[in-house]
Amino acid sequence: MNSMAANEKSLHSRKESLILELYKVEAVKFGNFKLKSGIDSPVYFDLRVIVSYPTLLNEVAEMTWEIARSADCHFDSVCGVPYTALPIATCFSVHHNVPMLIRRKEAKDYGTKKMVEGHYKEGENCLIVEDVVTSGGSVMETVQTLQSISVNVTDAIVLLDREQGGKTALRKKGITLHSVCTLTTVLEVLESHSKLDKNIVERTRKFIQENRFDVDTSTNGPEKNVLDPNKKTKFTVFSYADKMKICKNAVVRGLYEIMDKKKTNLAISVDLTNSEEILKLLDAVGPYICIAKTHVDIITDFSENFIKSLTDLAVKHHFLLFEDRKFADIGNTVKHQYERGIYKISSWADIVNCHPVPGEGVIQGLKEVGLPLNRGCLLIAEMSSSGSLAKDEYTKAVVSMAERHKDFVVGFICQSKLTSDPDLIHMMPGVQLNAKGDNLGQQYTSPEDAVKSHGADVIIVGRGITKSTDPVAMAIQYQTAGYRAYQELLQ
Ligand code: 5BU
Repeated sequence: MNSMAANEKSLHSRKESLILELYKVEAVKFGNFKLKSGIDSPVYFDLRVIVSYPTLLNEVAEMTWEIARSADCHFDSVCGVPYTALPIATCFSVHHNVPMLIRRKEAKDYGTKKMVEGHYKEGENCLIVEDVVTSGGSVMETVQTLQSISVNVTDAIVLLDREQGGKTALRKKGITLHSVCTLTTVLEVLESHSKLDKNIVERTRKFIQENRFDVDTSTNGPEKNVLDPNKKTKFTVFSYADKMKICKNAVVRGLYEIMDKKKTNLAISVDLTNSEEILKLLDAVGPYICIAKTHVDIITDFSENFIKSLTDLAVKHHFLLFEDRKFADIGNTVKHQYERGIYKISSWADIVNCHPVPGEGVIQGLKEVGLPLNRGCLLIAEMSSSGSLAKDEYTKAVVSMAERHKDFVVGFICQSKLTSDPDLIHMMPGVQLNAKGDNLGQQYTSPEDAVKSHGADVIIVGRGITKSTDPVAMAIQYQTAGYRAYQELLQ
């Protein structure tokens, strides 16, 4: 046997021992598990436990090193995806004298915006280390942070690839994913050592096939969740970048692209009554927002020129226009309200909304005008105001309505996460950092709670910014708080 073959054999037997050891410490479990996404899974991985077994942790790091070497990866530094992979990356770094970088989960403070700890040189190559890959979303987050400081990433190594599409997704982004073992290998090894019976193996194989992230994304995604405080329901959370790939509706795809590029989930509700003031404010906060929400019928000096300048600003700063018209009449009337009158809303607003209280006719009427123009409509499923009647059965019926009109309905104005269907976006008004409400029934939630507990994809902020003495600084503060909450949700 030549030395290469001997090496391969020893790598193979080390892999086998490693899998058996992971199984022994219950880092890999089989049975019936409710994943965070709400899906029932026959397999569960919890690699966090390996810190309690130093020899095992060391072997995981050594295997990662072996795979990097055999794949001929070139790197100047190593970075673990926080948090589970951090100890693996640390062992890797210390034992092989490879400098390590640590990616912070959130910027230290806005002033320095430091996302990466450690010394690095622009243009250096960093190897990513991760414990488990499902969709590739977490690896990609770390890659993007490193790229934002001009550190290159070409390769990532994962201890366990669940084979649910992460490798393909990363390849599309120019990252080669190498794995110490795949779920298939885990099944083979455990079956051959009589740790699993045939039924479990078959069930697990079937589960993986049916829950591939790159094949059927409507039912699966990264196993993160939003806990609806009222319904105690768990939902899947997708990154903006993933939703850009998944969403069928062009308006929302475009919106997620903006959110991803500009790192913002902030919509400003620019409820001012003077057109010049609106334009001035939007020009100033434009870089920090993904949407400008208007109430054109409160503007005292409305003109066609205003619309021209508004749409120019939307192009200049790359944000969408959402006219908060809240249509609520029979189909025939809303059709005219949308298209005609002095505001000609359909000619410039990317998104509008409606109260579905009249029944599906309101959607059908708006759709006749909006669909040929590639516009999108949000259904008001819940309101932020106290005593709102839009709740319970009404809200449920609104969700079903949205599902029946997904060609035009792109999501909801709501106060809670209503569905994990990535085609339907959740936008939440009633968001402010410091106030509890106003004296006319408005109720406020913080940006962090809006995103993390109420499942808002987009936070809508009006007076929190417009009434501030420094609206730009405030917009940055809301942008930072909202985006940070989204990043934390994805971890
Ligand atoms: P505020 O200044 O952040 O309170 O403004 C909120 C905006 O969102 C304002 O334009 C409202 O008309 C709009 N809104 C809301 O506050 N609550 C709702 O449930 C809906 C819209 Br629907």
